[in-house]
Amino acid sequence: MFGIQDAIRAVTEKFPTSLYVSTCGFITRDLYNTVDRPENFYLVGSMGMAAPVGLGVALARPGRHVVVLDGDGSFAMNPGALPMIAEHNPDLVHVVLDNGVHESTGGQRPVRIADPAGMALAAGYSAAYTAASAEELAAVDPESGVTSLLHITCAPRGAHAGKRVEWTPQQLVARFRTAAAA
Ligand SMILES: Cc1ncc(C[n+]2csc(CCOP(=O)(O)OP(=O)(O)O)c2C)c(N)n1
Repeated sequence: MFGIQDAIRAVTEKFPTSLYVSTCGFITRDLYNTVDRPENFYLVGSMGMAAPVGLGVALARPGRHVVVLDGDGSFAMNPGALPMIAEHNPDLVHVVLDNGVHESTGGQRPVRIADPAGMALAAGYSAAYTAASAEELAAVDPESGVTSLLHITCAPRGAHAGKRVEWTPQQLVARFRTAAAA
């Protein structure tokens, strides 16, 4: 099965110039350790808020493509955001990295949403895709200019994430604001 860190790397290679908003915990740490860019906005503790923050970024910067990196636990925490995002239909890919656990906090069993792609479509997203391997992810070509969800089934890390984000929240905001305005 696709390793979650490999999946994060593959997403960053697929969308190399996008603005990123990542959920808290190991997913943010993995993004930071894979490729730290001013275009990345790391939600260090705000579980469930990556997608609504991504919507805000997309509305503020309509010329930019936005990638949201969510975990399955984070996704399940805030499904009410989905119809709100769909209502605006921004140029955004909402990635759900589904390793089946709350890995950042010790591997607890999360509340499961069995079919995030189906849920996104029911909420009004323009498109939804699933991938369970590097090959399947490579074949996904999301329509540009609209909102889609990309559900990636992947294996837990089985190891610690990389180092914690060392930027302060103030530094993160300042550099992201500059990068997003470019
Ligand atoms: C509101 C809230 N509840 C709990 C936490 C603690 N917490 C941080 S990361 C995390 C697990 C996230 O799980 P998931 O989104 O599935 O990602 P994974 O850790 O598996 O990569 C939890 C419970 C938090 N930061 N905020």
